[in-house]
Amino acid sequence: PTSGVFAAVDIGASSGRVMLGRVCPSTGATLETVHRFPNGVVELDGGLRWDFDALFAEVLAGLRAAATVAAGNGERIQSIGIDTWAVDYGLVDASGKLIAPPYSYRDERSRSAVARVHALIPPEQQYATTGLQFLQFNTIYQLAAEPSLDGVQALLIPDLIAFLLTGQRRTEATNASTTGMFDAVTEEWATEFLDVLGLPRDIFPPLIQPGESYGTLRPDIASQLGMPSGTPVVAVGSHDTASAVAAVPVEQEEFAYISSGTWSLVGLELKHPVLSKESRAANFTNERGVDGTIRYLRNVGGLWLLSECQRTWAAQGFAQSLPALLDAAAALPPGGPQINAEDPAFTAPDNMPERIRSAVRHNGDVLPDRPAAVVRCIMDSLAAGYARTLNDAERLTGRTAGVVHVVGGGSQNRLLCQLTANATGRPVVAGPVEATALGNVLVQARAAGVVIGGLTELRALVASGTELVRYEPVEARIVQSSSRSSTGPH
Ligand code: LFR
Repeated sequence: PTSGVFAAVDIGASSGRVMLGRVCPSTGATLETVHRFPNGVVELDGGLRWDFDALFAEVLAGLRAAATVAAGNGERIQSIGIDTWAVDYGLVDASGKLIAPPYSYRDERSRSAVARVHALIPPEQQYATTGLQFLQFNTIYQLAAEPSLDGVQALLIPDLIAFLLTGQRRTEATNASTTGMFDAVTEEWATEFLDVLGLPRDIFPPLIQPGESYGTLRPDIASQLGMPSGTPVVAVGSHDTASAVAAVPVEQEEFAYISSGTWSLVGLELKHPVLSKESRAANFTNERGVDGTIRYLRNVGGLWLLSECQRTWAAQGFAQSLPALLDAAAALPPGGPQINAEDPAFTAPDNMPERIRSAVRHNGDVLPDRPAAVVRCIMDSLAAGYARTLNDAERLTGRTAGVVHVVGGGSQNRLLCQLTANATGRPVVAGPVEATALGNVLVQARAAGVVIGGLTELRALVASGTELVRYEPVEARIVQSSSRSSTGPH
């Protein structure tokens, strides 16, 4: 085939979308949004959870819209791919019923299980096997906090959606690598961990690799969607970050990336995991990427800090548009107070401006009680966190990155991109904003035989179809006052 049309379901922690991706090997890949919907954690049954029934209804609505748009153009959707945030899962019983709405990784319950898990599997041993960074919400701690796992299987969120669409149970490998129970070297489940924790060996369904098919749509679902029942659901990098990194428009070999959305995932792409003591001490993760690559990165805070502030301010009756807020923040001088954007103190929802101010106070500094000052503090702190993380990644891998690619929502934030260039001292290439959906679509296109090649070829298609914006590291370029520039980022 010379070109193809694919449906991408891409759900992040704060919004989801269904897109039609058109891929042509000679002109590149383009996306059309057919459905968008909000997402967020909800308080339900005494915990922070995802309203999965609502999410799945949006997925169906989006796929129906995709089928309608495609039919209107005389096109046929060749396959469907699904990616979401990582780590979280739904428990499904033998009959296929989801027994409760899935918990969100922002729920605190997993914290109580950390010590118990570490008593059975010391953190050094976990790291040597999985290469996964410590986050208190890793699946391993969440599962250890479950009161009972009798007769159920854990399906990671994208796999859960694929199961409901196809009836087939699988665990996609890039997302499996975020569970804390995936062996980074053998690339199989770390069954010794399952055994020690008393988890059934089949707590997760068998692995599936990006590019393989879960199966075709269930007939009842196909007719609901107005799609042929032979339509396959193809595994992509179902961990959103894996799909995003697959679509980084790389032009030179040595690059760093920042997948910038709710979180900022900052790191390098490697061929082999780095499982050293030093790497563990710096809490770098070796998550699996598309084509067996390693995403060597750390989770730095992200636009969650900003969106949570906006939520608080809106509730207090203060509504300023994001562009206006960012302009006001950009007009402030550099060298203002910072927080540690990697601090788990910011993971849970609720009154973010106050938590940020109190973190600044704790550092012996003062943050003015004005939204612009808080926003500037977030941006400075993120940029500084990116620079620190990039330097650590280079030190631990012995590599150097000549350019920093920023993809995802944050690539549209000019203030953040410029501050990142300044703080890292390297050019930032920003875009595409929808890298995740593009990565999703391109892996499907390759599975369908529409594109041939490895990540290099897929990435070239992204680069040719996207307008990229380049930011050079210039101190004080977007600031109006240079009075405090001596303490500014550099
Ligand atoms: C980004 C992301 C990160 C993961 C976090 C929680 O959307 O998938 O990679 O650490 O969400 O799942």
